[in-house]
Amino acid sequence: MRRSLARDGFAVWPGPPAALQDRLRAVLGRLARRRLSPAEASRCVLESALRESQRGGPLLPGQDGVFILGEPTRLHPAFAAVAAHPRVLAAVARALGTRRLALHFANVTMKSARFGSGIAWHRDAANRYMPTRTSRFLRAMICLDGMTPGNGGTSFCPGSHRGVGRPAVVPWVPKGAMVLIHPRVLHGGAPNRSGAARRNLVVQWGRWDDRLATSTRESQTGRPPRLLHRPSRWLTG
Ligand SMILES: O=C(O)CCC(=O)C(=O)O
Repeated sequence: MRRSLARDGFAVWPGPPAALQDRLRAVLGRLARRRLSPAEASRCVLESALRESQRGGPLLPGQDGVFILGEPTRLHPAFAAVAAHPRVLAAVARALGTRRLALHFANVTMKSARFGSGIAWHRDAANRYMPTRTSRFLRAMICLDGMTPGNGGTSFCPGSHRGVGRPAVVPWVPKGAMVLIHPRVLHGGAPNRSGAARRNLVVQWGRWDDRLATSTRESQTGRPPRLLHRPSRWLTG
């Protein structure tokens, strides 16, 4: 894992246990079938708020979908358990060279079946959302539905964290596996035109001594892993 992260700028690795991930899928399934509470809606980006050119297909009248669900670790304890699962923490700690980690943020990126939007090419280190002073952070993506070129799987330019990089690839990621993303690797993703949703839990963990470079914060930003399980208040769900 360390070698492919260093060589390619991303690595596919076994994710947290299937039974735990099933709880996330169940929560997300329930969420998709009911109206969002105001607290939940304020943490979401909806498909209807995005540019049509980004989408995989037109939205029918009245149709919509959540594209980004923010702060899922406050929605249900299972999200916190996955985000801070020992398997996730061990992989991130190994890559960052310390066990003293701080959460930056977590979200669920959801590409709805048939129309879920694509994500433009970017480097997380150059992002306006929670970059840090020395870019010693990682994003761990737990791929709840797996990723393929056909369902809007993430594309990477291998080696682009160190220079120009090689031609883009979309790794085949089994359902439930985890992808570690180097902060400087170029990545993006096509819309999801398949018949099933493609959902990833994305968690950005950083070294405790790498300070955030912007004033953006979420309510659990800066917390060490052990404190994720105890948010001050759960949202509904
Ligand atoms: O979920 C995805 O498709 C990719 C998310 C991503 O690119 C990111 O968090 O930097």
